[in-house]
Amino acid sequence: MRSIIYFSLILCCTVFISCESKLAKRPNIIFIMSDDHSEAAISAYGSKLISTPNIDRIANEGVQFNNSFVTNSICAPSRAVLLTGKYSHLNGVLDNNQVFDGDQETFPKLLQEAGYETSMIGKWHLKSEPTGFDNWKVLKGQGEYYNPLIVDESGEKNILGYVTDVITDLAIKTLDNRDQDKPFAMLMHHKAPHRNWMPNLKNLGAFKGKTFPIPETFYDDYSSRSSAATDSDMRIDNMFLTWDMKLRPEDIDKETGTGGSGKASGIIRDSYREWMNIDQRYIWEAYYDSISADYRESNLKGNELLEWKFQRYMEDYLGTILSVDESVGKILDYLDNNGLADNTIIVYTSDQGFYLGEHGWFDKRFMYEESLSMPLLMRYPKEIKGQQELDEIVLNLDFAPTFLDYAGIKVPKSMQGYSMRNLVSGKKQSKWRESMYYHYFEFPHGWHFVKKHYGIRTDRYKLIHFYDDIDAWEFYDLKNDPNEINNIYNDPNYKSEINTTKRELYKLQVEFKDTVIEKTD
Ligand code: SGN
Ligand code: CA
Repeated sequence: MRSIIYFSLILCCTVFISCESKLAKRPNIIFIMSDDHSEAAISAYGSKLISTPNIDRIANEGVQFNNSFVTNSICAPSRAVLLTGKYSHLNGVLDNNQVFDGDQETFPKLLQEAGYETSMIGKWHLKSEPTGFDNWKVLKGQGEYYNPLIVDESGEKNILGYVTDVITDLAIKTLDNRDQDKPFAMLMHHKAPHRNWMPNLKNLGAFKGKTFPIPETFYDDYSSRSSAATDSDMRIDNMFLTWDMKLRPEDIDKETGTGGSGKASGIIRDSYREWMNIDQRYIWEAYYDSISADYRESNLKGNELLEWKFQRYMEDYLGTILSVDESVGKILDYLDNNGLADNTIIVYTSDQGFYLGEHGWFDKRFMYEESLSMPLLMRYPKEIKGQQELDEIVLNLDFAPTFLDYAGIKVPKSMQGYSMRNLVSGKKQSKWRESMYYHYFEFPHGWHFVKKHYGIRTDRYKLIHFYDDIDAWEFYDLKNDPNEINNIYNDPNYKSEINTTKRELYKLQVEFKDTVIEKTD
């Protein structure tokens, strides 16, 4: 009897140990996502504007995707797709106004059920309380750049400091306090470089005196496009002098910018100053007040004023990215110093792309390249060779299946993306998607007035249908026209390509179970 008990004990232990060691092998995941970070502001992507050595490190030691796209280029929808692996029309977050249904299946929930310790730190923006996380500490709504209000299960409180530092510190504290017997998955989501682009005090003036190159398409007149471009409101001309340019109300005659709100209200938007405490504000104003005084004296008009606004925009937008890059460096150092680098998948991305003056714009939403593209860099020394660049089309739909695959969890059939695991580890993929489907919904409510549209992008072509209060198609040949200046939808030479691409578009709508909008021809 005794020997039977003894034998069973050994068996149990062996099974337990082998389960444990199997569990221990599962990789940790750190998913870093910033907000509105364009590829044009990452040096790994060849930025002419800024150097981002820490973000680049992920690319150098891992893989860089050159064709990574978002399926609906706006914040909350992008986040809902990330969590669920499903298109907006299925996860219920079509635009920034909807509340995410936290009862849905998400990859953090599945990881948590499988024994991962899961955490969510930073910008959430999905309105409902986070679900599927052992720890969560999130910004309220869009959050504040200084001394942000942080919400968790116990309530909400302001934390002193600059938002990117606050989020990084909370993330590191969460890693420090984790259950060392479990693999972990942490989502660290930065507010920066979201509007109104407030840099850390220590980075004020970091780009002062630098002249940023005006983008080739800065003076796009939209002449070949549908009216969707002219009817939108996201031109740099229209930026708020107060909120965006940070001018003193007393240094401007009146607020002339619409800021993308659709009409010039004349209302001064200066409330960001109230986020700062008196010491922070002192340093802030010492820097910005001289810019404000220069503006008043220089009396710029027309294109001179427009280009001045562009330079100011770049100084502040890029200023916030310095801190994001520093944050990535801190996380990479943490992994090195704690022996975690080898067994941790680290991802850097942004919820979507952004216009840095291309087509005269800021903001996102359109299916054009700058806002469709999401930077995507991934490192996992165990399986991913360094210094790789991949041109396959990957989507934010693919994150959930990828992480589940790495964790050894079966990917639910209802998820609509694919695991990128074989792709990044150099294993031959028998098939991969050759086109992607896009659908944007936030119109007419909300900001910037970009009309509803859906479309398809292949490696060569892009076909877009703007609908709702308009019925207009655009077609671009990305090989001959990478800047998407010539809409050739009516060019007879492209008739056959357009028809083929349109058939493929309708096929994708059926495949992804999107409502097939009444076809126009
Ligand atoms: C704010 C901004 C808009 C921006 C939306 C959505 N206006 O409303 O310019 O498009 O956020 O951004 S602001 O004057 O308040 O800064 S998103 O990234 O959350 O989708
Ligand atoms: Ca965003």
